[in-house]
Amino acid sequence: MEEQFKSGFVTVIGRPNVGKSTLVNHLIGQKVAITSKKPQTTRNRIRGIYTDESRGQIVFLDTPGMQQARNKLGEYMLTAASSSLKDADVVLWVVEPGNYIGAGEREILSRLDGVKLPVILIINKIDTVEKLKVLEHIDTYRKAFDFDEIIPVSALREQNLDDVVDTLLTYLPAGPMFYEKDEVTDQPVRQLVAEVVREKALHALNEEVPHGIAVTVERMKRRRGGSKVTDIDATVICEKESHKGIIIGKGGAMLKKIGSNARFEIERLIGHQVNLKLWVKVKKDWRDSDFLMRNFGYRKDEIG
Ligand SMILES: Nc1nc2c(ncn2[C@@H]2O[C@H](COP(=O)(O)OP(=O)(O)OP(=O)(O)O)[C@@H](O)[C@H]2O)c(=O)[nH]1
Ligand SMILES: [Mg+2]
Repeated sequence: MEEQFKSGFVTVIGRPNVGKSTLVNHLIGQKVAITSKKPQTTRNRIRGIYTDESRGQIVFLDTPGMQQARNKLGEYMLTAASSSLKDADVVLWVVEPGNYIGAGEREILSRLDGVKLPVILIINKIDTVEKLKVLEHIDTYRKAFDFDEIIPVSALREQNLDDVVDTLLTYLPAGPMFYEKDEVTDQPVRQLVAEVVREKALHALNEEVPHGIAVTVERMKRRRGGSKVTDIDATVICEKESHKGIIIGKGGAMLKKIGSNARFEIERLIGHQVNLKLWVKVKKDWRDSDFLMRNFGYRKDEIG
């Protein structure tokens, strides 16, 4: 008998920085979510779509790392992550290797308690520990919760990722394709562009500055007359005047670096030349303003 086509939604949750976005990108084979070594990189719920035309379609919901909120943006991020449990068929909980379960993990465990969905534990970053240790870590987690599966992986090195896909397909219901076979995300190109700029700012800047950054794209227009150049105007928003100085850098060097790194990647993304202009604006305490957050793309009605 031919296997039925499977489809459904898989939410990817976990503490900040454990590698959720890296995992989704490598499962799909294309970058749909930005990543960085700084926690709290992902701010929205992002759909990443994996399609195997003969076996099934998996819609991953990459979510912001769960941690206590310190401002309205933090609350928004926590809602985006926790409410995804309502919209999913399967939960993928991503953790780092470890032989004890920390406070952050305990908090997530308590959220999973009432959840009726299959819960699969992913122990990520196994490239950073010895093989034998991983077995101990599996044991630690197995004692803490009745997981449907536990899969150790390295998202970065793409170890065991086929196992994740195969397992998910067994847990998903039979269903149709929700997206076209070559669609990898639901994000509009403008949003991808804004996120690439934010990623390059995260990579270039230190400490507290990146957390208060948002990026908006004001203009994105292909030049007329058969030209292959797209002009993009984007603004980096920060919280303080002193941060603005840091983002611009000496003689504009920092902004130039962020801009050229972003341009390189945006050109690959849209497949032709880009003329990227960046501005920097201060919006005091925007992370505690519903109105400003909305303007920068963090809309409560979209995550409820
Ligand atoms: N060594 C190693 N590093 C990894 C692996 N997966 C992710 N990382 C690194 O871990 C850091 C965080 O990765 P992200 O994918 O941004 O983590 P996240 O869980 O999405 O983080 P938030 O969006 O902030 O919640 C990055 O520096 C990644 O390169 C892995 O399998 N091995
Ligand atoms: Mg992320």
